[in-house]
Parts: sequence; structure tokens; C-alpha cells
Amino acid sequence: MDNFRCFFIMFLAIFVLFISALSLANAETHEHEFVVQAKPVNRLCNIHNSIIVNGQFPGPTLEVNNGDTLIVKVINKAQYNVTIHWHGVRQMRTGWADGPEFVTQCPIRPGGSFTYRFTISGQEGTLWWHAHSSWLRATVYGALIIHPREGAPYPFAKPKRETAILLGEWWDANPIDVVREATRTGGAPNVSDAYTINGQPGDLYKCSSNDTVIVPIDSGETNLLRVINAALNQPLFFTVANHKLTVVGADASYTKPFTTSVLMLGPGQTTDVLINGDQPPSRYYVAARAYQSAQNAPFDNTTTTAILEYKSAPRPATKGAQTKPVIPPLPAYNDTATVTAFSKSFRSPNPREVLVPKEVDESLFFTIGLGLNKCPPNFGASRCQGPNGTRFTASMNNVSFALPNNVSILQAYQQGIPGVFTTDFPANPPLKFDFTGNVSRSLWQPASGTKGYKLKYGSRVQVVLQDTSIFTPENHPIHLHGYDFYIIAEGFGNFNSKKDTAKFNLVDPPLRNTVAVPVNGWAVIRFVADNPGAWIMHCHLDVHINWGLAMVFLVDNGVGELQSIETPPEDLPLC
Ligand SMILES: *[C@@H]1O[C@H](CO)[C@@H](O)[C@H](O)[C@H]1NC(C)=O
Ligand SMILES: *[C@@H]1O[C@H](CO)[C@@H](O)[C@H](O)[C@H]1NC(C)=O
Ligand SMILES: *[C@@H]1O[C@H](CO)[C@@H](O)[C@H](O)[C@H]1NC(C)=O
Ligand SMILES: *[C@@H]1O[C@H](CO)[C@@H](O)[C@H](O)[C@H]1NC(C)=O
Ligand SMILES: *[C@@H]1O[C@H](CO)[C@@H](O)[C@H](O)[C@H]1NC(C)=O
Ligand SMILES: *[C@@H]1O[C@H](CO)[C@@H](O)[C@H](O)[C@H]1NC(C)=O
Ligand SMILES: *[C@@H]1O[C@H](CO)[C@@H](O)[C@H](O)[C@H]1NC(C)=O
Ligand SMILES: *[C@@H]1O[C@H](CO)[C@@H](O)[C@H](O)[C@H]1NC(C)=O
Ligand SMILES: *[C@@H]1O[C@H](CO)[C@@H](O)[C@H](O)[C@H]1NC(C)=O
Ligand SMILES: [Cu+2]
Repeated sequence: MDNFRCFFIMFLAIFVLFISALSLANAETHEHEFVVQAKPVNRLCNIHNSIIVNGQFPGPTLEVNNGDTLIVKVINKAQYNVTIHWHGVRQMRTGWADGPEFVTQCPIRPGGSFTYRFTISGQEGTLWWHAHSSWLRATVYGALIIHPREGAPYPFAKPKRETAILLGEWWDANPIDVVREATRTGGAPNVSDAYTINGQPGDLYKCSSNDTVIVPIDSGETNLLRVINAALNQPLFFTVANHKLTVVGADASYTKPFTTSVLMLGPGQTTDVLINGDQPPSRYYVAARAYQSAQNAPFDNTTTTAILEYKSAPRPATKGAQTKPVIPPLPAYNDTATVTAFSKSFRSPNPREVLVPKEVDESLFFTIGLGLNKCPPNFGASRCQGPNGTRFTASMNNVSFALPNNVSILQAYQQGIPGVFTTDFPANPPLKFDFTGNVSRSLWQPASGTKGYKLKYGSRVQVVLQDTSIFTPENHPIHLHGYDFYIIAEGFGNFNSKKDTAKFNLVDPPLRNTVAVPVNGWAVIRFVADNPGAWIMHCHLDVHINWGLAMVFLVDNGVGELQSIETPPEDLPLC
């Protein structure tokens, strides 16, 4: 190599070091305190004592830049155990801060506290945080907004405004009572009484219209809507009257922009859309309601609204005289065709930055679905109120996941504590059957277990997620903790490796943390197991987690210096 080239390369290396040091220097640390406490919240003509954070519902929005560190001290002044999960944050080497109770930590007990510390690295867009204990996340949630590194641009023209839109689900009862009742009876839990946008049901519900959320916009402006489905149990359609939505991101990864009039988000998913103020200045409804793919199951069929309001819209003299907002059409509750068209539109924006493994070391196939347990002999009829005297259940690969209750799985894994979990979660369904056909009743009852699947550090993993039609097929939003994954294919019926492998998109597949697996269909995801820890993968319909639709990946430490999970925090709650 001649001297000049050598010098040039050295110069370049120093320059790169300098720039990365600069951006590190720019990274900030944000300290917050979250006080979890019962407070009166007035909704649907009733005042409810709800568990909320810092007296706010939804809870505080956290805003950071990519590269920043968050330190959040959670103080539990509620009467329930609580934990907080930072949904979608990769938690590289900080799995102790992930939050799912009995998976990465024991709960923070009433009167206790725990400080979560983690760094956001390589993620930009919209995530959120929520309780990961019982059904507390019905009211314990908030937005986590990640801007580009300081000085770095969005990959689209900077919008004039940004508005976080949290879609929630509201019970006119204590949600903890609702889930406890369902656990006792074995039946389906009561459906919710309202959906909400930023905590407010909106004009179409009793006692709500005065507090309907206003989303501001003005003629010629663009607003970036950061839509989050924080609902407990319901995938939701989302639309804005008369306005097109340009999707630019999902789950804190950018997407190749595409335009649509309606979104569908499974619980856990986020979608960033640009909306232009290109309509006559007026008021337009922003609306969300159920996408219901399960058959013959009761669901909350109400519609929540906010109002997209042009700043320059004519102002009435009195509040009551305001123009009625334009009502948008919404897809039918069971409009799976719209869901499919929407989910097929997602692409990564830049194929050169796509790191999808082209080959895999672990080829896994997991069935996901419901089940019905026969009534145990020692249970009376009041505890078997599922269909025809059964109890509802759910499973992955016929294992209905049960949480430990005396030590977290991560702690047991790290410290070699026996008797807490086993590592024999099956790589394939124990039995081959026509997953989406008429499944024999003898296969409807899974076995309960606390089973993990071990992954070597750095292994390239593919998982086929296959819905089953047991009891009913359903669109399940499957969320993996600790990772983003590429969704390389989706389809209906039974996955067929001979035929369907040809459809794999290894060029520009979307990167997500939650995949809405098509009803009576399948999705294929890939990721590299480069984050050591115990990572739960579960359906984000909370009722299905309660029934056992979950499993845990146990990822080894690597050999490199930065390839091991950090030591547990000193204040980590123990059981
Ligand atoms: C569930 O709904 C039933 C029927 O409306 C009602 O009797 C029961 O009290 C509800 N349970 C809870 C926990 O709200
Ligand atoms: C809404 O506000 C109006 C005027 O302030 C008041 O008269 C009315 O009672 C309120 N309605 C509700 C449902 O709170
Ligand atoms: C919602 O369901 C109720 C029954 O549960 C039914 O009476 C009502 O018509 C439904 N509403 C809509 C808009 O489908
Ligand atoms: C959707 O529901 C309607 C009735 O509400 C029914 O006529 C239609 O067949 C259903 N479509 C699908 C795809 O299930
Ligand atoms: C319950 O029993 C009835 C009558 O035998 C039957 O038609 C129905 O399919 C059963 N439902 C379930 C979910 O087992
Ligand atoms: C936790 O509970 C399990 C099951 O009851 C038991 O086998 C195990 O020894 C317990 N472990 C600890 C650390 O208490
Ligand atoms: C499903 O199979 C059972 C017997 O295994 C049969 O009784 C039932 O009629 C079948 N249902 C359908 C819809 O084919
Ligand atoms: C699941 O396991 C149970 C208990 O071992 C068995 O009865 C059932 O047939 C299995 N079902 C499937 C789908 O493998
Ligand atoms: C709260 O957490 C402790 C473990 O830290 C557990 O023993 C207890 O059962 C939990 N309480 C409830 C109501 O889940
Ligand atoms: Cu599910």
C-alpha cells in the first residue's frame, strides 16, 4: 500500500472515531420517576379508581433521541404487584430491565420500587411502555417517542406537527376484577365498554363528548401521527375522514412510504403516518374500531373518535354550535381482505440496510391458537363456564405457558436455579395435523408447562408462526421481546415449506417487533439471536397470555466482551 493511501485510510478512521465520539457525547440521559397509584378517573358517566402513572391517563410520554439512555424509577403505591415493559426497546445486554413479571424480574410489590436503566440504540420512531403484570396495562401505559440522533434528519420532510395517538380499551369495571373473574370461571372475560384515543372514548359514548381529543392540523401542513394500539385484547382499524395516510414507520423502524385510507394495528403494534392538511378547513373524525377475526366470540363493537381540527376552521360563537365532524367509513369488523392488503404493503425502505439472515441455523415451526380444557374433577360447574362446561386455554406447540411464581426465568437461567423451567420447548408441533382444518376434539387440550427454547448466541433463527382453527381461528399479534424481526412472508391455510419458501422476501422485508399473524394462516419471521437473556414471545391479546399463548427464548451469552448480559441491578425485585 502506498503512503498516501495508508495516510488517507488512517485519516478516515480517525474521522469516523471523532464523529462517533461526537454523537456519543450528544447522547443524553433522561431521568424520570413513575409513581403508580390508584386515582379517580372519570369516564362513561362513572368515576373509577384506576391504577395510573403520575396521576396521568394515559401516562407520561417519554421523548428521547436515538442513542439516549433512560433511567426510570418506578414507585409502586398501588395495591397490586406491578412491572413496566418498554415495548419494542431492544434492551441490548440489559434484559433485566425488560419488565415482564416472572420472566425477567419478580414484580415490584406494593410499597416497593425498581429503577429501570437502558439505552435506546439504533431505533427511531414510535414505541411505548406499559405494565406487564396481570391486566394493569389497561390503564398503565404511555408513548415512548424516539427521534433521530441530534442533528440527524427524518427520512422524510420534517412535519410541522407530531401527535401521539394511543388507542386504548376501557372497562366500566376494575380490569383486575375482570381478569380474576375469567380466571376463576374459565370463561371468556367480559368485553370492554369503550375504546379510547389518548384516554378519551369520544363523541359516540355517553358523557364523553365534552372531552373528545382534538388533533390539530392546518391547511398545507403535515402532521406526523404516531399511532399506538395499546388496547388490551382487540386489533383495531384506524382511519381519518377524507384524509389519506402515508405510512412511514412501524414499531420504531422506518418503512418504504405507502399511502392508505385505513390502518390495522394489532395490540402492541405502532404505525407512524403522515397526514396532510389538504382538505377544506373543518373538523374530521379520527376513528378506531374492532377488527374481529374470531368467529362467534363476543366483542366490543363500539367506535372511538377524536377530531382532526384545522386551526383555520371557522370558529362558532358557542361551543355547542360547532360543526359536526365528518364521519369516515370504517371497514366491516371482519374485513380480513383489507387487513391483508394493508399488511402486504409493508417494505423496508432501503434494501442495502436490510440485515435479514439469508440462511438459518434454527428452523422453528410454532403453532399458535386456542384450546378448551375439560373441567377438572375437583372443579364445580361455576369454575367451568367455558363453552359446554370447559375452561378456555391457549398454547404454542401445544404447550400452555405457565409463569413461575418464586423466581424469574431470567434469574433462574443466569444463576442455574433448577426446577423453575425446562428447556424442552418443542422446535416443531409434537403432532402434525391439518392446523387450519376441522381439528379433532382429541387435540384441543394442550399440556401446561414452563418451557424455554435455547438459542446459541448469534444463531440465525426462523420461526413459522402457524395459526390453528382450534375453537376458532384468529389473527394473533405475536410480540417478541428483546428483538426486532423481519417478516419475510405471510399467507393463509397451512404453511407449506415446498411451495411457500419461494414467496420469502429476503430483499426488503419489514422489520417489526409484533406480527399480526393472519387468521387461519401463518407468518414467517427471521432474526439473529444477538441479545443474551430470557425473552418472552407471546400473543399481545392479554386474554390469550392468561390462557398460555407464550413461550420463552433463552439466548446464551456470547464469548466477546460485549456479548454477555450485564450483571443484575442491585435493586432488582426478588420474589
Ligand atoms: C361481567 O359481566 C357480567 C354480566 O354483565 C356481570 O354480571 C359481571 O359483574 C361482570 N364482571 C365484572 C368483573 O365486571
Ligand atoms: C358538557 O359541557 C356543557 C357546557 O359546559 C355542560 O352543560 C354539559 O353538562 C357537559 N356535558 C357532559 C356530558 O359533561
Ligand atoms: C353491537 O353489538 C350489539 C349486541 O352486542 C348489537 O345490538 C349492536 O347492533 C351492535 N352494533 C353495531 C354497530 O354493530
Ligand atoms: C362478515 O360478516 C358478515 C355479516 O356481518 C357476513 O355476511 C360475511 O360473510 C362475513 N365475511 C367474512 C369474510 O367472514
Ligand atoms: C357445544 O355443544 C353444542 C351442542 O352439543 C354443540 O353444537 C357445539 O358445537 C358445542 N360447542 C363447543 C365449542 O364445543
Ligand atoms: C420454585 O417453585 C418450583 C415449583 O414449585 C420449585 O420446584 C422450585 O424449587 C422453587 N424454586 C425456588 C428457588 O424457590
Ligand atoms: C368436523 O369433524 C367432526 C368429527 O371429527 C364432525 O362431526 C363434524 O361434522 C366436522 N365439522 C365440519 C364442519 O366438517
Ligand atoms: C397436546 O397434548 C395433549 C396432552 O399430552 C394431548 O392430549 C393432545 O392431543 C395434544 N394436542 C396436540 C395438538 O398436539
Ligand atoms: C406478588 O408478587 C409476589 C412475588 O414477588 C408473589 O408471591 C405474589 O403472589 C404476587 N401477588 C399477586 C397478587 O400476584
Ligand atoms: Cu392471541
